[in-house]
Amino acid sequence: LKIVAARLHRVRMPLVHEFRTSSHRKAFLDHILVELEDASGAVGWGEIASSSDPYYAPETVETCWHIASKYLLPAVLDRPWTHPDQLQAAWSKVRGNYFAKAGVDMAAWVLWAEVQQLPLATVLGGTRTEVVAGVSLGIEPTIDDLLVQVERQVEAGYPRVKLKIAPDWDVEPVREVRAAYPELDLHVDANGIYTAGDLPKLQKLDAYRLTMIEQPFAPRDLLTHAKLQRTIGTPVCLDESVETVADLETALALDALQVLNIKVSRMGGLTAARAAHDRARDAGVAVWCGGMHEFGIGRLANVALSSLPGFTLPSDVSASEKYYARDIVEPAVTAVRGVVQVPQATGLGHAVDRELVVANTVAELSLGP
Ligand code: OSB
Ligand code: MG
Repeated sequence: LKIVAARLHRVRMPLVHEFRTSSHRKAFLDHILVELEDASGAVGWGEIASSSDPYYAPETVETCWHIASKYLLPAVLDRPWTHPDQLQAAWSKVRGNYFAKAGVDMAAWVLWAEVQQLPLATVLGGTRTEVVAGVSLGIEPTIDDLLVQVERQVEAGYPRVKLKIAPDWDVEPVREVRAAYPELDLHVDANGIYTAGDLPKLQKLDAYRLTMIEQPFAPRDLLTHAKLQRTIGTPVCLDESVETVADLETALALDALQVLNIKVSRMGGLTAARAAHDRARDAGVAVWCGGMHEFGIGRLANVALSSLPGFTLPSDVSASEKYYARDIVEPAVTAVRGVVQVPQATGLGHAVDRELVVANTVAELSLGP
């Protein structure tokens, strides 16, 4: 296989509901769609799902555009390959920049699946025909607003709800949501805002039967994650801390986690995400697939990944309508009582709505003929 042409489309879409975490806030997203074409004219789509600002990860939309156009795409153009896991070698000298890499890696996997005429899930080694989705809810102006959001998603049938927490929004919202939903599969995500001084506060959360506490401390602070895990029964889940399989290896050696959130974007693509899944499975660590409010392309890649056997916890692969009034894939991704079907058609399994892509494009770039 050989990629002879590559295109980037910076596409802007408003979220149906503004999202706030301990680290950032967003009302609309600019994601970069990656389109790779081989000599036969087959096309694979990928999505660079970086936030606009460097508050979740160091990358921004501009850095992704720069790295993809100047380093990643030139490295893969006109270079023959027989499997998408070989593309990593083409850009092995590029450090970090996982979101940018993820979009190009994803497009290569989708192209590969298209050429094989198989579903993306199948070429990844997926075994499930449907996956269970949870929802991630941001910090709201008031607890009553939060309870309205929880009620809406529980009514829609989602079996797991994750709440974003921060030092001024943790024990109280958790206590209220738990009181209203005694049996709900509930978990919290701090996006790294706490420090070792907050251990007593986090230990208080142990009383609410949470499924996990996600990324309480800064990404590099594995020792404090291990310390918290030693003192609470609630599993500690890592997100931002794990960008590579080597990071996972270190976290395992330190007993800093019991659960891993695998994000395709954060780990630089499906190749690395699948490797992390394999390693976690060997180590007996439960995994689920996290999201970055992806448009339909990245969302379908997350669905395909979640069909791998080790994804035993609900993933952040909620239906398109939770995020966007109209998604860029046709049909949109749907969930029935929180269950999403794994597409059985070739490639992504849903068509990309080119008209909608064009209508929402704010910048474009073409490489190759
Ligand atoms: O930490 O998982 C996170 C969104 C943006 C940045 C970080 C995170 C999130 C989410 C959204 O939780 C999950 C989703 O796509 O539904
Ligand atoms: Mg997270």
